[in-house]
Amino acid sequence: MPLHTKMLIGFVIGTAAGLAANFLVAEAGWLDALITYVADPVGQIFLRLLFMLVIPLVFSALVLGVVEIGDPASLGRIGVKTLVWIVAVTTIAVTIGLLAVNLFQPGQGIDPQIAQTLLAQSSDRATEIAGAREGVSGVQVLLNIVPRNPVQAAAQGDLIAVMFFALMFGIAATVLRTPGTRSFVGAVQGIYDICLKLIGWVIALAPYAVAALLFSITARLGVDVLVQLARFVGTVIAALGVHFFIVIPILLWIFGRMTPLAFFRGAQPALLTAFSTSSSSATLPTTLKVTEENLGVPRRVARFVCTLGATANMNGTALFEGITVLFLAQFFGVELGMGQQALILLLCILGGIGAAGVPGGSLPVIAMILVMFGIPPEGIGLILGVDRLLDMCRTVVNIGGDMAGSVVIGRSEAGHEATTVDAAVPAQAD
Ligand code: DAS
Repeated sequence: MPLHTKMLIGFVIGTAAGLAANFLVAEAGWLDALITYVADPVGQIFLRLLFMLVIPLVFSALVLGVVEIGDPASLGRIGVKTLVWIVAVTTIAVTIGLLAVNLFQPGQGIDPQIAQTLLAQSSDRATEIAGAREGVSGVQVLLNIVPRNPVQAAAQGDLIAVMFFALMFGIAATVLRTPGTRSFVGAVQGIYDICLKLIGWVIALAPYAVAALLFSITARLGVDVLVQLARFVGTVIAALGVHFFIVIPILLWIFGRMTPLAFFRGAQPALLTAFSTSSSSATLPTTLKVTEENLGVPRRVARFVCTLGATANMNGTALFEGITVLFLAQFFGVELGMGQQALILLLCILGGIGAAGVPGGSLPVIAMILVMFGIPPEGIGLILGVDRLLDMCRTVVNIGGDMAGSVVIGRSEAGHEATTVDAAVPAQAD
């Protein structure tokens, strides 16, 4: 049985049981015991497994992302254009997400008393880190990006500091290109591959975690929470739709000289593969074939942009991360000022690079961002139930952004001779 079917069954069972418990025995002591000693531990184990992967995943993904872009000096035009496309379009995507969640406020409406109860019961780690961040000045927020001790930053779950360190490490490894750094990059690739495998194992447990976490939340909150969840799904899909059907076509039309119809018709096989697999990595072979053959992008451009994009250019994921973090902040009544939302914007842009191109690849990054801002990571349980549908949609947007970038950069390269990147791009084994 496919995983997303199991997750749906876990969602239905957990929600039905939780609603029944809430309606029939809301105050019973045995219900609290069931939640405390059975449901919550199952959910916590799943969340801890996600947390366990964040640092190695984000570090290796960012180092590899930088190394794959290449040395700024020898980067060549394609590499620089790809970097500009990734940062610019991901920034637009996250901004759309943050505007949507501030506009629609999907998390509002829950009884503040209940939200505070949940907040109080959340892992004290979240409130501890949140406390450490209260009243931190804007300047201090910027200084905190640079870690005094990267190992301590990793131990404290200070994701932005770990991301900064990984980016610097990747740039230095790229510029050096000595035998030692090459073997280091090989080792980092091994860490990344292992993380992908571990995420696959952890996500396989998701159906049980969905049932347990949804039971806990609906048993405590009742049917109202499903209203918030429906509004969350609507907000994500609306924002993904704006980015995918309005922003991407406009960029394609202006910079790629390609009509939306031509793009979507040509890109369809890869978009359908992305929707069905929820994995940018699994879709990559189809993405490459479609980008070259249907969209007419030169192989040297398609190969570089799509391969790098599959792991480092995830517009849909970055947009989703921003909405999820703010939705759960609203849900639990955690106030986030503009300064904190700006930091979340930066985290999600980097999170779009640091997420893994596999089903649920963005969940570890989201869990860590939640804890950084004192938002109960248990909230992930709430979105897990609907994550599969949303993962399918955001993976389509991720792949669409990669192919659109290839078309735009391919168009801008028309008439240029091969760049140094071309020499570095392996010819496709036919
Ligand atoms: N499923 C991931 C991908 O393959 C995206 C995500 O988890 O957000 O693009």
